[in-house]
Amino acid sequence: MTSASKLIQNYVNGKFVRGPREFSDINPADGTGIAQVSEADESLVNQAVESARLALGGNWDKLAVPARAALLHKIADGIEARFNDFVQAEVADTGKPVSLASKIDVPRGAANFRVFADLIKNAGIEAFWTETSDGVSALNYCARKPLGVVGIITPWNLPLLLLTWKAAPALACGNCVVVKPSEETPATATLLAEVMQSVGVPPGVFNVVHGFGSGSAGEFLTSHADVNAITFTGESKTGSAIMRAVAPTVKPISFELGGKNAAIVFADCDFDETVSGLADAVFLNTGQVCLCAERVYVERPVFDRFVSALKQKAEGLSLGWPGDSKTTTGPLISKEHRAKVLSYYELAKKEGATVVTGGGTPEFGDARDNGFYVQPTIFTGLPESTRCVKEEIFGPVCHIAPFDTEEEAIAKANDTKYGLAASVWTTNLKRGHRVAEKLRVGITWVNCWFLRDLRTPFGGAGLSGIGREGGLHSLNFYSELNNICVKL
Ligand code: NAD
Ligand code: 6OD
Repeated sequence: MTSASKLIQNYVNGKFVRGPREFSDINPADGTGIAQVSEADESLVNQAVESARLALGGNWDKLAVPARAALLHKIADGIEARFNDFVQAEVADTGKPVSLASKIDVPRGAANFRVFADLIKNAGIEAFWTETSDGVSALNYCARKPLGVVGIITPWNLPLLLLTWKAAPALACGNCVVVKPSEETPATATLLAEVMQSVGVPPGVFNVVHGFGSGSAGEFLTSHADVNAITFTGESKTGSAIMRAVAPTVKPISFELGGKNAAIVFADCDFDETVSGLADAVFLNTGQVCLCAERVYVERPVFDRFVSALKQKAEGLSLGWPGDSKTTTGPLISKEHRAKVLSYYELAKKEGATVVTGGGTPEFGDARDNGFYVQPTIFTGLPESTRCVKEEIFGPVCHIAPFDTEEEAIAKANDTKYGLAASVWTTNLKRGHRVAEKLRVGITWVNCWFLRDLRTPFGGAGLSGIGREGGLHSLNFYSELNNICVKL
């Protein structure tokens, strides 16, 4: 995927098809065109939904679970067989370092299929032996059925990883899917469709429609009466627009949304491990992971030492070409997103922040100056009420503030409308457990960050989402559970 003459197509009913219009796929590292993308209009989205519905009727949902699971493993094999194609496509679309795409995005893309294939094969069913006070006995057991056609809408930050995180369990449960990847990162979804075709996934089971949100493929999908459920990852305000769109046709939704995640660093932490862990938590993927820490609270005795150690880490990052193996930090996704992040850098200064490091754009003296890079940035000194402490920025940036007591740290961490993730850093494990339990989030890491076990529940509180996916939670979301009560 190196030339703007390349066309990334939709995949509908087992065929690669064009829509009536095209848009450009841009390389964030230098602003050049990578490819043209064929946009699906309403009629093509309707065809995708119809083909998914027909594939369900064509027995996909009745395929024996071991056969379905075996096919999911073949999809994983297919991703692994084209590992370099996936890595190159993800790197070109997102600007993320090749080391990151090779270590996280693409392996996880394959792992999602393997994990959910094995889970569905081994999933038990709920059963209750019922006895009433007047002597009637019954057996209650639960039958798992697919929901039908599932619409999947995904963001640009971890394109393949987040798409497969939803598509794999949806397919495992016997659903057919229509996927709408982010307009910023269309390539790996179409590559995945090539894999689906090559391993023999029946036409209509997996469809890809490219386009935008409002008034485009995203909205056509969410408002479609024949789509039985919507699973979405993206911004909280987009989640709210999707809720409005699905309301008239009442369908289950699963939302993984934004965050303003806190990290709490106690003075008794393993200092070096904490600084390294938080350097990842703040700067990985140029801060464009929904789980990144943008608010760091540090116990006062180690505050100054911690600020200077994290500053050293930030200044040691290597901003470079995504394809260079030494690069640790790529550009932001787009010109618009860079303008948003830089506007927060300026706002923080106006709000009274001390700029510990960064706060602007780097200069390279080459084509990267046309790309969307920003400096890794650390602020201190902002009041907790300021917008930069309250709002999600989604860039390589954090604000560090001191605290004096455990209660104060918990109160500050919880003082947000979001509630996605947190991390606690201490060698006192009793305290680690105690603090973790009091944080109002979907996941708390103690002495680590982004260590993921795909069987665990994943999701957020408040503005960070609705519902949980992961392991059995995914199987339950993507299934219609029919309780059968048999009088004995
Ligand atoms: P976004 O909400 O702008 O877009 C996400 C997807 O929704 C894209 O495919 C987009 O085209 C589509 N979309 C936009 N408007 C729509 C509409 N009205 N109807 C239907 N579809 C629509 O998000 P983004 O900028 O791509 O991603 C960054 C955001 O995602 C951040 O807020 C980040 O925190 C969040 N995120 C959350 C998680 C999580 O697991 N909680 C994971 C990754 C990213
Ligand atoms: O690892 C995952 O399963 C997951 N959903 C990660 C989300 C990352 C957000 O940017």
